[in-house]
Amino acid sequence: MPAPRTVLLTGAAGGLGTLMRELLPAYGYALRLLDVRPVPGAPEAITADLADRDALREAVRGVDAVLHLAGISLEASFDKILRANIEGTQHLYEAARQEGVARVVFASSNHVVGFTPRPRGKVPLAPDELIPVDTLRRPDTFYGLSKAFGEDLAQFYWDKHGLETVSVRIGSCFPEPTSVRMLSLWLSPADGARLFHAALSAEGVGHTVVHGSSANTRLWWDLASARALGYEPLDDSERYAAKLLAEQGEPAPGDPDDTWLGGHFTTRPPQWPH
Ligand code: NAI
Ligand code: 15L
Repeated sequence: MPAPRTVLLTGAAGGLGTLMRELLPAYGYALRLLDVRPVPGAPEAITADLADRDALREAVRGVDAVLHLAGISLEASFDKILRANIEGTQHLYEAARQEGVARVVFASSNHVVGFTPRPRGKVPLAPDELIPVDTLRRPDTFYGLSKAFGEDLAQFYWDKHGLETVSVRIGSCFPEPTSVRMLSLWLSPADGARLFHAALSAEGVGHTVVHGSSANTRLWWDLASARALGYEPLDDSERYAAKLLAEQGEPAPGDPDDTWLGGHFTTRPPQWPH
């Protein structure tokens, strides 16, 4: 696949979408924006719901790739998740197939594997102690289940239709980590842009699943499949560790943040909308 230049960014009004709108143009991409909400500062953005198949077909027409961030990003009722994340993602893939788009980069989540026990060991963990990307999927929420569906959908569209996807199981992509758990999962915005660029431009990805984190000292999962795409993370959450540990302390034994990769999503997941 030639390097994509025009990319549809769905979820452009969201937190990650806003960060990527700022960072990705430096890699040479021309972004077309879409969200169900107006995108601040971008009157040209397409305002459309993932339920609107015609609007999606028009939105993907002529783009080289899609960075699919739109959807419910926290826990919600199954009905809401079904419409936005499951049906909505299928509509997006079908539109991409019909319009001959070569590649999707799909915003999957650590909550696909949220009920994975967090690894223990001396920090930094040895490579063979890190959670591998082919670990058993153990979603912690309807939200995580919908992302597992998205990964399967991506595999299906590759096997059946030759539409490539990189599914990025994003850890926590925010300007700074805000919890001790996030020290292990943090993806700095700059590394997020590096990873999405690698996912958009690497050749021959078929359907590849990668973990999305920076080069954190406290990393829990393996970045090998992301690095194989050319991703070279440059950030490390460790510079926030002393402050967060002083403020919050280590999660106590039995605390879900100390037990599961998905942390508090396994017990009291934050609800959509906030
Ligand atoms: P966000 O909630 O800030 O943004 C999601 C955007 O999708 C919103 O602007 C919303 O209006 C839009 N959206 C929701 N339903 C829609 C629909 N039916 N049609 C069109 N647009 C719709 O979430 P954030 O943090 O920006 O995350 C972006 C993506 O990355 C999400 O898919 C999320 O699940 C995923 N992700 C994010 C992580 C993070 O740390 N920020 C971690 C793991 C996954
Ligand atoms: C996610 O999947 C959410 O979309 C994001 O808001 C964070 O809560 C992140 O996981 C996390 O686990 O920190």
